[in-house]
Amino acid sequence: MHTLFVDDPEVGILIDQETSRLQNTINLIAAENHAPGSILTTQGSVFSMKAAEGYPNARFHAGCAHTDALERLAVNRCRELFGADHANVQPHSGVAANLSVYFAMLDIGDRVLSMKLSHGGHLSHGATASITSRCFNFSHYGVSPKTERIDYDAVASMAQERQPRMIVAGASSYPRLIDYARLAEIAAGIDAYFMVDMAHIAGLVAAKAIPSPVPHADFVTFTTYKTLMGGRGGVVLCKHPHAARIDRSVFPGCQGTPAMNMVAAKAVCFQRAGKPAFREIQRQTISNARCLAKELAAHGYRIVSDGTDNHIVLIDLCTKGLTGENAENQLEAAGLIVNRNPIPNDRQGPHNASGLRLGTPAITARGMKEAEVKQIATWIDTVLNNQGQQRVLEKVAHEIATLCNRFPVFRTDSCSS
Ligand code: DSN
Repeated sequence: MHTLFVDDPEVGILIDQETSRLQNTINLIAAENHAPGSILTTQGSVFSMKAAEGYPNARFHAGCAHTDALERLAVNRCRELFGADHANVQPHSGVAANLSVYFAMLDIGDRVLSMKLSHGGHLSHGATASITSRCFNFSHYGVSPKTERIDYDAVASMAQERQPRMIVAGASSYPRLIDYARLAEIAAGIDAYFMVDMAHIAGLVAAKAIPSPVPHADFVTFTTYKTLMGGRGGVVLCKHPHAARIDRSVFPGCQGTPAMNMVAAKAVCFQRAGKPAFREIQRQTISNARCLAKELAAHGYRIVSDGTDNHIVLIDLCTKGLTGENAENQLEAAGLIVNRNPIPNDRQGPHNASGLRLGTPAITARGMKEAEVKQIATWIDTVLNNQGQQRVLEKVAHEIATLCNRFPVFRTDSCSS
């Protein structure tokens, strides 16, 4: 940090300010987490400078002995952690991982069936704004209006009718378990590939806190920075017969040289994720989410799908007469960082949205448990019932700062055992 302040104090100050923001606010963004210092150090290591197009023992640059050893280590740890036949650890992001699978296995214009963005899916699953919708012919399934859970019978009917070449599962704001066996059966029935994007839940899966899609899917993609706590990056897992096509699609198909600093951080992340302390954090993440859903319901909020099985709690603000945008801004003013989110069949557009998506990974990484979660639910309710009342917001902000002091973001003991 010292040399950064000599080279570029402006950026140095912004890093200090962001560190302070993280320490002094409560992060409930479901897609984020607090990666430990070991991951951040690794991402800033000498591997950030290495050009290494290709794969171990088959590079287009010299000087790759340590790079090859590192990539092999990351791949082996990843395969072991998830019980996968094959892992490609080079994708720079989740979207890059998804594109690599699509372009490996599909032809331009092929039909794909995936979950609707507005019901919890992801941009890269064929949303109109994504390049994926310009390359492939996506149709979308959603959740049942009654249960707000995936309607598997409707998926089966759509699959029969549309005959897609690939079915995609996985979501960014779906609080429930996904029945991978059922979707795999539907895909097998029409001879389609089955891909699962488990970006949000990869940490929960690694810890065996929820079921894994790996035994059921031809391809599983994920990011490493969410529940997995590993800093940014993407990964593709696949069955043996697809390995060579996936590797060619990642490089040279979709990317150039891998970011070896990120591959190094992935290796560290996979090693940490095999430890008992990591598994305990993931189990507590789910317990905290269940507690948050229960507490908010007790405060009168409608919880989408009536609860949660993972790290996400999606709340419907309509019954409180609020929009997601207002709620997000008021909560941030008090130090509670959340994101507005559409709820299924939302009447608001995505910029206002009727819901809030809350996630428990980051607070759990700091060591917070049910007692703190109950307090957080009360603060959320207090802020949302007192919008614009400066004195109330300041009182809550003060109480939040006091709690944050007790739970440092960078703990030396995190996942060390
Ligand atoms: N997929 C986006 C989210 O869930 O917020 C970012 O990772």
